[in-house]
Amino acid sequence: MVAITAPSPIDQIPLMRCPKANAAQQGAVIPCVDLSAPGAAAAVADACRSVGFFKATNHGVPACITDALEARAMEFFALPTQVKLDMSGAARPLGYGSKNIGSNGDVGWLEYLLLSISSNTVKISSLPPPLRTALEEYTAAVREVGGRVLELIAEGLGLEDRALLRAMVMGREGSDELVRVNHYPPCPLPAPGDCGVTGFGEHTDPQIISVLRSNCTAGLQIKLRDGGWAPVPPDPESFFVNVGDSLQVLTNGRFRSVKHRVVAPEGAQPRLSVIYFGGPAPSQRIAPLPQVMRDGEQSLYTEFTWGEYKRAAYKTRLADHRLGPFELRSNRMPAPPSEQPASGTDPQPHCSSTSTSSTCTSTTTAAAGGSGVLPCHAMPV
Ligand SMILES: O=C(O)CCC(=O)C(=O)O
Repeated sequence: MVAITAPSPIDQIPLMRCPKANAAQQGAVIPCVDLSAPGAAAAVADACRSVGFFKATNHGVPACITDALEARAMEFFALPTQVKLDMSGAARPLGYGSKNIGSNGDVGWLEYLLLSISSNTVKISSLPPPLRTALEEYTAAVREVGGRVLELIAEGLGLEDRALLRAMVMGREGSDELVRVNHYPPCPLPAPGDCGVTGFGEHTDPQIISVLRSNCTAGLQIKLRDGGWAPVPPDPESFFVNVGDSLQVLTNGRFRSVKHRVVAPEGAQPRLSVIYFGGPAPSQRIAPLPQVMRDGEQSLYTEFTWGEYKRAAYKTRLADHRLGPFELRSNRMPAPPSEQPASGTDPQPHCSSTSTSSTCTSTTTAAAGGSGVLPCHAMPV
């Protein structure tokens, strides 16, 4: 007799519907900004306004720094689980985690290290010294990229003080900076039709800004204003910048934090991504900057501090609209099409030959034609 037991919640990793590649849209969706070009400030502001996400090139970070972290991180993730836990502690939320993301039931096909950093020092001393060194060198470099982007944003917004946003994150004692290293092993689970296994569920980042780099394996997707999901072709030589919820509020909705998610790798190669999250000090007031407001313009949000927002975010699920409780309904902007109930969407997965897992040499790129998030069903793993 075969006993069938109900899978535990940790074994329930949902599927998501993957957009089909659309050759006509290749490269059209993900803005790319050369950070050293003369028009960079306007291009950054434009990308933050239109998509909330862009690829940054000419960032000045040497490949030896990113390569070293990638190599050391892969060595770490190859260690036995207990060793990884002993070295970094179980994620609560900082530390080593596997499949569980946060404590509210989100699961994905990944393992990760979530670390707090302060003045470029990683706050866990028990990590293998080579990994720690690689993380600290990487963090110092990527903070500079984040700082440069925040200066360009300030310039693009027309702020007199170009250092205002940068100083909220990088210039202040006690600011809240995190680095997350995600490892998505190749996923052996069969996914029907054009569904993929959730690597990291859809969410926005609550901080001001996030700066991401990955290896050559695809999987990241961003949600477009029309509700479609666009795959982000990996580019290990570039960084990808996300507008966070706090920047959305600071600009009174001029910039929009972008929902993003990751599909687990279907091919033979793992995905490794490293994300720097730039958050301010807990006491920092998050409210529209007076300098960006037009005469008579009302704030779209209630007042809150970063500490209050972070505590609220930790109580939510990844996919929740975390800014919702802070929106002032009377001043609310009309929801973008993606937030409105979809009509006539086909709930059944379609068959698709599109692979979401590609290498750097693949030219599979953005497609705007995908439908919204559809956890097709939960799948035991
Ligand atoms: O792994 C990725 O590419 C993105 C992961 C992510 O969004 C996150 O860790 O918040």
